[in-house]
Amino acid sequence: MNKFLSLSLLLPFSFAYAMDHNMDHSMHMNMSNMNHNMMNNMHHNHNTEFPYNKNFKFEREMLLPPLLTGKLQGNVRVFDLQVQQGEWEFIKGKKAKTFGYNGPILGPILALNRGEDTKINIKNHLNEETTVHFHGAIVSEESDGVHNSDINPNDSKTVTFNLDQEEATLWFHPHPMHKTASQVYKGLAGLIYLKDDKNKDLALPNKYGFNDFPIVIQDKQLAKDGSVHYMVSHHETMHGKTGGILMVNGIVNPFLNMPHGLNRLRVVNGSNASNFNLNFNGQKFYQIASDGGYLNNPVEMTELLLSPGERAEIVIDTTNLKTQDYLYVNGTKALEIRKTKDKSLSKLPTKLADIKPITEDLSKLKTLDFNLKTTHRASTINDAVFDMTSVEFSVKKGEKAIWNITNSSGMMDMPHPFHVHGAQFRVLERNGKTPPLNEQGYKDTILLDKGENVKILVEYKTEGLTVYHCHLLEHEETGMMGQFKSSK
Ligand SMILES: [Cu+2]
Repeated sequence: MNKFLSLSLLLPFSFAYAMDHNMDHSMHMNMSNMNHNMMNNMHHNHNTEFPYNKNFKFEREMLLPPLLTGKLQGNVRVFDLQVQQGEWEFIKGKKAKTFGYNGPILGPILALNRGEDTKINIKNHLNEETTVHFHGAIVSEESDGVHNSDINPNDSKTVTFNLDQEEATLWFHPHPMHKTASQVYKGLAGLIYLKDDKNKDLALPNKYGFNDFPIVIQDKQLAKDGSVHYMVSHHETMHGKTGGILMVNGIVNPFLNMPHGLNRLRVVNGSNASNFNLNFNGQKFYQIASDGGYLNNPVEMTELLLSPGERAEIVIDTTNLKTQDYLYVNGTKALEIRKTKDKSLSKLPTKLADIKPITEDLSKLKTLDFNLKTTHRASTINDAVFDMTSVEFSVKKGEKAIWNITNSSGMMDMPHPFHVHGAQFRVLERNGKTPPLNEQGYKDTILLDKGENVKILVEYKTEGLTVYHCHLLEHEETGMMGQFKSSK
């Protein structure tokens, strides 16, 4: 009797668990070469839903942040970033107190050039300390915006770097201890468009605001008066802060005019904790770039899963869309696409990059194990919570290693988007198989669902203390982070 009782009580959970597990297994066995997003589409459980968006019309045009080219001082390209408070209407007519770079919400796009000396003057106008972390940028400790780099209220800091990495869409956001999640949630996030001269003849949509658009997708919980507050329950520290209201570039249900033909969307999952499954109601589109640059060839897909911190550049041909159509996120209309009479490009290049296959002898490399786990008590890596005084391992600059990462959250069933600072890595294996095509380029953040294992090849090109962590920001803040030291 006892046994029967406990079994029936457990049934709903064990059923869901078993079903999920079996799907995982069969999908991964048979579809190793398909897109990861297709497999992940089976994981319904942590694709946040957005029941409130249907209450709002598509009546405001999508925000286009200013695209800044900076000022040339000698050979140095200089930018000014003001970290400030402001007021912003996520919902039309309802003001929220927000944070932004150079404005009330999000931030400008910094147009940088590969190999150019870059200087960023940061002034903190908030009433709390902040840092600016350049996510995806291969920079050393002094410029990374994490270690001992707090900028106090009313203080300034100047950061310099010179990026030698592939053309890509990177982004920047705060990274101070215990305040990352709240500051991102209140609005701080900007983009970097890194350009490389070698790609100047690549015929991709590149007219900013015409056929080339930044798309920062986030979800927030808004109060009835439209205001945003960052408070987390115990449940949310484990599962992450998700919202219920979806927004694109800080606006709930915006519309966007697009010409006929090819349009490029540089999508950033800027949420604290939500995975976003993107689609155009079954219409095919192409992923042309992952976190760290172009894929060798456009990858055709009908859906794409992006976890917090991940970016993807996608190209959609609006010829196949209706005059008024939508970008859907987790089944919700997120962005209304209105086709104009203008014309964009019609043909996508077939060759985008020349990323070489990994040929080195992996057996000669050191393997480091990272075991990610969320329990009711904490989020840990190798059973330890982040400790600023502890350096988990040391490496030599220029050395490569295999990082063997496992999500063993078990019954908690939490996804973990794993992010490495100051590096662009290659994915060697996902669950023992060749990674899907859209994970064969450069990445800095990679999603591991429950039970998944990923092996990545990391080369340390930077120096100093660096961190790796789960980009589900509530996990990061409750301990799922570690640090290592890279030296000459
Ligand atoms: Cu996590």
